[in-house]
Amino acid sequence: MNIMLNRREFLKFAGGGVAGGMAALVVGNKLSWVLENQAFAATVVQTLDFRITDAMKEMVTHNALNDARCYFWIYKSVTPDLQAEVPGPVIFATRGDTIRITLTNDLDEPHAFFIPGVFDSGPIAPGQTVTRSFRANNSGSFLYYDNLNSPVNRVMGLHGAFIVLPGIRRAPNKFTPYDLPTPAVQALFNDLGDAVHWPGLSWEEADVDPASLAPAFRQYIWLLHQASPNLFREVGSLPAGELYPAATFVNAFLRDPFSPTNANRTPQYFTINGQSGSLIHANPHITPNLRVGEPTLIRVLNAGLWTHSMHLHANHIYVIAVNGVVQANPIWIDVFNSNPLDTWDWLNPYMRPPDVPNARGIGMPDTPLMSLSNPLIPGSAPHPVWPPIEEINMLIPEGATAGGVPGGVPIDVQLSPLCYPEHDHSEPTQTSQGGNYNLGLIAGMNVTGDRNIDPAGVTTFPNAPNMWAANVTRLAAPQMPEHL
Ligand SMILES: [Cu+2]
Repeated sequence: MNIMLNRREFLKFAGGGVAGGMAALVVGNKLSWVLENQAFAATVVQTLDFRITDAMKEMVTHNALNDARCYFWIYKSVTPDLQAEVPGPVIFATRGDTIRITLTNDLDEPHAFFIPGVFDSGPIAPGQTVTRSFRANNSGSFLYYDNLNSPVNRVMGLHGAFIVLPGIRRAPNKFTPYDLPTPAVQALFNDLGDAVHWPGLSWEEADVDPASLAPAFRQYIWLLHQASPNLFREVGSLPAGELYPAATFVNAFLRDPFSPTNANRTPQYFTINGQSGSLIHANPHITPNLRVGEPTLIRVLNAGLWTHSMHLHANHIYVIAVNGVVQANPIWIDVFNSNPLDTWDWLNPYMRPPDVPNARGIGMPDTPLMSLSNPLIPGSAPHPVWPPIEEINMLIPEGATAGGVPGGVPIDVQLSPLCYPEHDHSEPTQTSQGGNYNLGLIAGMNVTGDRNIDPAGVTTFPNAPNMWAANVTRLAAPQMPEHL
């Protein structure tokens, strides 16, 4: 088809941006708490109604001088009419739910909707509409995708996350994400909020302050993907009905020789939830913004063909499920490989970052150690190293004003909250178009306060509630000398 004439949708790069959470569809009536979670712009539905179609998407490096668009195949929700996006909307269900789905194939070759071990629509012919039902038999994190001409159709963009929550709580135990947790995973969740090293909230507990960003059942989805504009254009330009050979696709995607002009067919974009760079790590609906003592789940799903070596700073995380298997021995790690089609769940305890000097051990309630006074800073005196006043008061570039005018409008940026990166140890994934560094697969975890800093409870670091306000540039009254 001629992809420029036939395209049906046009996607802006900020489709899942800061203004709203990831588009989500909630099946059934048991998950009202999803609607209260700002990470998801959720709609309750009785039937999933998807069109299989195509789209041009403006990628992160697209601007007036640089036409950086990429052609995709996508699942588009028709009812409700959600903005076209790659990946498709997150689907939430409860174990035991029966889910009805209507699928219309608007493309020129057979397509499908497949969830491993759960559902297979079988081939849907061009122009055909089918309606099917399936049951969510197991709780956990799943990818839905088009399994035809594998892996071409999936990697072209036909994929999304299917999340099944457990139906019941096994009192007196606390909630876990699973109906049948292993004893070790159950013990982990029972400890959250109760064990001496994890003071704060349980996973299912929300903050009592409704304005808080800490809802019940905190969870984030990191759906990994890679996009090759040159290869995807080639696939979209085939004559109607002709299939792109899968072996050629894989070979081009993984092994095309280097090109200094981006003329090869390896991926140029590395995405989480379809976004790159600051659209991930500055997006509070993808990158968690929580306080110490507000544990959260992060579901990592790899819809692409690259292996990502995911590495998180500030907290080690527990790997509690791998490819649908709840772990008997959840390992505590800071790097974990995500292979193509892998789905695994992280429990991030949101402990005080271990690099904060402490007396009693990682995560334990503690009287913070005292700093030394710094003779180079006038007025410097010993002070507690937590909360991190000095970091919060650091401004970059220090003292900068608009136009460089002394006493002018300050434009230096406050380094608050404490931002810790998550990045892929595979270096190329931190770029876009091969050159724009830090525009790749980069998320993180931000610490905005500490629930356990004193017996009175929640402490939010100075200015944290305003951290996403466009016009907040600096603290009005720094409490500590700034760094030299
Ligand atoms: Cu690192």
